[in-house]
Amino acid sequence: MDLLDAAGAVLDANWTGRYTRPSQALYPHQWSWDSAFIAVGRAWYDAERARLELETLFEAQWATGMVPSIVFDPAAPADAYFPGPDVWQAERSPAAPRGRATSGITQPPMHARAALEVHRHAPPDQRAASLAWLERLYPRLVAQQRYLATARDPRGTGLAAIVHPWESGLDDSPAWDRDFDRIAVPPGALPPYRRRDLDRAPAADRPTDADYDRFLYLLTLARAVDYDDAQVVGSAPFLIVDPLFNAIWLWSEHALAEIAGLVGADPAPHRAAARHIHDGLVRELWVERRARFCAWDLRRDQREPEDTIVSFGPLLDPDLPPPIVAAICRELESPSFHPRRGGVRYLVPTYDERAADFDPDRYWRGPVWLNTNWLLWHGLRQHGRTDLADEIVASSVELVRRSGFREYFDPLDGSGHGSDRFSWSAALFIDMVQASRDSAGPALR
Ligand code: 9WN
Repeated sequence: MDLLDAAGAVLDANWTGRYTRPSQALYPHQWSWDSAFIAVGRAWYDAERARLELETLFEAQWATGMVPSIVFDPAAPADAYFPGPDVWQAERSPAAPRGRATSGITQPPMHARAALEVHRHAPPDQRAASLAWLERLYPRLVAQQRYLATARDPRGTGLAAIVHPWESGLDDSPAWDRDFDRIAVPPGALPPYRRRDLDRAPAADRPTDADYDRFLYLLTLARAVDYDDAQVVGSAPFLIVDPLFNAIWLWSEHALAEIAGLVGADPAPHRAAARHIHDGLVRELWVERRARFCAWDLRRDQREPEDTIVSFGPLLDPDLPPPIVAAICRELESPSFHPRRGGVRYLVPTYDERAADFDPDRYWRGPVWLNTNWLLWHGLRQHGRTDLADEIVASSVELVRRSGFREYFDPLDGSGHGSDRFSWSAALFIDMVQASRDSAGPALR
């Protein structure tokens, strides 16, 4: 079977009838930003399912506009994933959707960008259906973006804060170690629990038990105030402004401007909103002396020095000043992220390979992920660095060829880690390969 067919087969095997599971065993529910990535890839060969994927997710949108990070599948066994709906108890919030069990936090707002991509791929005989779909989705996408601008910007900087590492999608990234590690879980704060992820993936690939305790502790704090945004933002011990999350938000705002044009709405407010985020990114997160975008801990008012992949996220901003683009590219090409060993190299590690605690196999603490590669590929192409973008695609293809559609990959030897037959790896592989073929990129001719 050719690799594109194999990627489609992974997505089809993980399809539930209304959405795609990230993976059969490890993640048997609907995840928010996974669905956005999955829709982008699936749109190349099944635009109808791609549309249904996003529509299903937005059926569980909260009244506040928040799109929850997880929508639980009532058909999945209760012990399929931990923490499940009985732990989250999202129904404690009056804003949670009735009749749908969800988590009580969000994930990066990739969805307007994904919706635009899906629409662009609609085959000619589906253009009308796709436009009608976009018209239905548009107000929901607007509400999602507005939620971030209103409920998550406590300092009025134009940037959104996350209240849990799971909201970043890069859960245990070293980018916020200093903030996260200092959170002390009071003795007795957590009832005994059993991690289900360790039944399905090696412990060395997953977050540590101490991190899991903190993840759960933050969950219980948000749950204790019934997920009321003002209270969570006002009191969460973890309150981080992440450059990647905000760059995705900005990128989606530009996509919304294009969608507005298509559905007969006014694009101007979306361009203004994107500008506002751009100003915040450059003013608050760009740290000149480090020549890097840094995560900002609002509780301690510190910009974090760790050199991780989140620093490159702002490449998604089309208006990023050229000197900043050049500085990011220099770092991306430095030995920290672009190792050349005996001619073999796998791009792009999620953490500085020269850092003392770089871990090639543990979750977001070093491995290559195809979604971060895909985001950088877009950002680099938009700023004219097709050379680097092509290298990233070539490396992604090589990793899949070598190890399959794994959740993440060791940048040193290319071995696969985490879940197998992972949906966004398959979906974004399809997108990168097809788009590169269309533009006759050197990586795939
Ligand atoms: C917690 C589903 C999700 C991704 C995240 C990834 C991982 C969950 C977990 O899996 O997080 O949300 O249980 O580890 O970090 O980005 O959306 O694929």
